[in-house]
Amino acid sequence: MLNCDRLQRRKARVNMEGALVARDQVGIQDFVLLDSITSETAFLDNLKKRFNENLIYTYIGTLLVSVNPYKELGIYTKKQMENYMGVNFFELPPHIYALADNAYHTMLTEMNNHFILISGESGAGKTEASKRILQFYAVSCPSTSLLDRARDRMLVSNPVLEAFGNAKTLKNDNSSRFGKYMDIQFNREGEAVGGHILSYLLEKSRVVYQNHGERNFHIFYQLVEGGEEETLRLLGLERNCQHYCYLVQGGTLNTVNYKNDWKTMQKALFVLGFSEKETEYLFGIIGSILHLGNVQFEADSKGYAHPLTACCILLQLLGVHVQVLQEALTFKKIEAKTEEVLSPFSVDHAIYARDALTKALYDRTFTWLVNKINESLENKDSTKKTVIGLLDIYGFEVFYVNSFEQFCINYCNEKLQQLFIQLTLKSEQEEYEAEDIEWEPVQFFNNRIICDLVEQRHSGIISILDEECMRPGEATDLTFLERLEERLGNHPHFVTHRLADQKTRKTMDRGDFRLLHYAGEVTYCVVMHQAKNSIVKHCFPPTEADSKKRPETVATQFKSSLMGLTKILTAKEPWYVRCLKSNEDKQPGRFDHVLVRHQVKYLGLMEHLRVRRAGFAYRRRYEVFLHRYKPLCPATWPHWRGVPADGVERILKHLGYSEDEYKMGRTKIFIRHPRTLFAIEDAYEICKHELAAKIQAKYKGYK
Ligand code: AD9
Ligand code: MG
Repeated sequence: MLNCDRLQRRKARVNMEGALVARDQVGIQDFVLLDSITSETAFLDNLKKRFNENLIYTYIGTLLVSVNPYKELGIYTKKQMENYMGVNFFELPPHIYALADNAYHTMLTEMNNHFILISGESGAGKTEASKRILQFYAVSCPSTSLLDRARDRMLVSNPVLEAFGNAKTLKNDNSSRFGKYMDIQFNREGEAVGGHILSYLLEKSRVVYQNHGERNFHIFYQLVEGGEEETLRLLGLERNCQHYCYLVQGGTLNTVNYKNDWKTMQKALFVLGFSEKETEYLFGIIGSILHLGNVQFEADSKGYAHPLTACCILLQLLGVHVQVLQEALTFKKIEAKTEEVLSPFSVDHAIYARDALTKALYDRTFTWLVNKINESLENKDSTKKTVIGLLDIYGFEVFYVNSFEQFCINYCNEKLQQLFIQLTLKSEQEEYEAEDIEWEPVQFFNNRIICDLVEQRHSGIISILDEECMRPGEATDLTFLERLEERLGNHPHFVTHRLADQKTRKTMDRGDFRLLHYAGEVTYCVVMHQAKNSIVKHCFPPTEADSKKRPETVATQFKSSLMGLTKILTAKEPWYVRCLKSNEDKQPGRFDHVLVRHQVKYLGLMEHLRVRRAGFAYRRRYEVFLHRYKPLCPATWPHWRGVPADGVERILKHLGYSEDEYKMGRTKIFIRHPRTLFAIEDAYEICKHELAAKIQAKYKGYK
């Protein structure tokens, strides 16, 4: 909340400048408030000008645009946090702290739930932004010694989840390989009292295979390079990453110093309340995965697989008998009428079974980890809480070879873009229409068509995949591709190898299909020679794929979980951070014009600006507005007996606002500029203090 001192400081500044808009010296800090920016070129020039001066943040109204500087700027200090605490959004230069602070105060004032949608492609800075927001709340929210623990736990959940869920990719050295949505819960006093994390589809195939130049999840290297001698001895591990097949799929890589990360992670597990046994169990699994990856097979004279290496420590770590593991890796169980028959695997099959086992093991461990963290963050107190949700999901990505993982990740980004469009461009314009506000519609590309292409029941790619998975034995990657071609060949955003030349003028392989996503074209590889990541194979582990029971496919599960996420988000008030990648080479301070322009385009920033510029920054139902601001006008205080809309108009007239600063809708008041609202809010704060002083004086009089 604003204290009086701060209020006075701000009033002084408002009087001096005549507006609540702080200006830093370079460029324009809010595209909405200045009239000269209408073209994309001017938009980019402004971003670049600011970026060159290390000003990475710019507003479009209350939306924050952030350009990744790939260098430390010294803008996240405690001093900076203090500067932004309780200060109006436009009073200081744009910052992620301003957005975090504004969301927080709006939540407390209105006692409702909010979420911050952080989006942008891989490497654009989403995870960094979400960490900065969490750190800001940790410092800025009031706390008690009892709550310090809850706050610390929320903070340290990050290094743990990053160790197990992030990895180096070609796009980003610390790329999130899972989607994360975190609710931070606050009590009425604004104290952060607990949290809850939802995780979305972990890229588990990475644990057994990495593309050239990429790595496995950080945790493996942290353990092997940073783990204590004793830990490694107990796990039977050598201090040499090159020794483990699962760690070198991406080729030999320069070493990174993982020692500190390992220490931080271990300390974090301790703060989160993991017991010694649990920690042991966790690293036991990580160790056993490394050993599993080194299990090789040889074929006997009939071509059946036999494990070449018998690793005692592996059995010990997994807690299974040698025969059980051997059978799991080299035999398929077939249920006949009265008995189970074991059918032996070929070497290829055995390797596939080994990798499937590893992936399932890692995936389940990750789920267990998230559940444990949630137990640790849980606040059992039943008093009313409000939340701010932070959404940090894997960004849109295109690699040389794109498989099932990229399909899911990019589909997820389509969904988020759709949500953004729904909430900002579409519903905003529809609201003006519904409220009879005069409005010139702004055209925009609606990616609904691509979401439908992927997820529509009966005719979308996921449904077709499901149907194929219902035909075990008959369906192959190629038949899946044929179905896609038959049913979607005419879709404007779907391209098969036959149509590649006509639609995108680029040829492609027989085993591929291409989607024209909102953020660019991606060619997905369905048929792979080593069958490592192919799409159909990916949907079920081999035993399940062959059995009669039909669990939901991974793609369908993912689709349902994204629908669930959309539901969670749409029930809350949105805030947006749009992260832009400055260059592809992770170079400090380099602004690649073409790359940034592409992102500005597909993220719909220009359209957003047009709607914002012509539209209204703030709207509230007449009743709500009247209820809050009625003390500001003698005619409405303490009661207004007429129609709420008339009461609102009386307040605005009394405060001296002209009619082009606001519009009266059917049910709501629309205010054009945030500065108008902030000035009203200031007047309200002063009025509240005066009222409080009066009551105090009266009370003293009675004494
Ligand atoms: V992905 O979709 O998870 O692959 P993100 O999350 O968008 O991606 P991330 O936040 O991990 O990207 O940022 C990538 C790297 O850019 C970080 O590791 C930092 O080295 C760098 N970065 C990002 N934002 C900032 C920043 N505000 N200041 C300095 C930054 N460096
Ligand atoms: Mg990330």
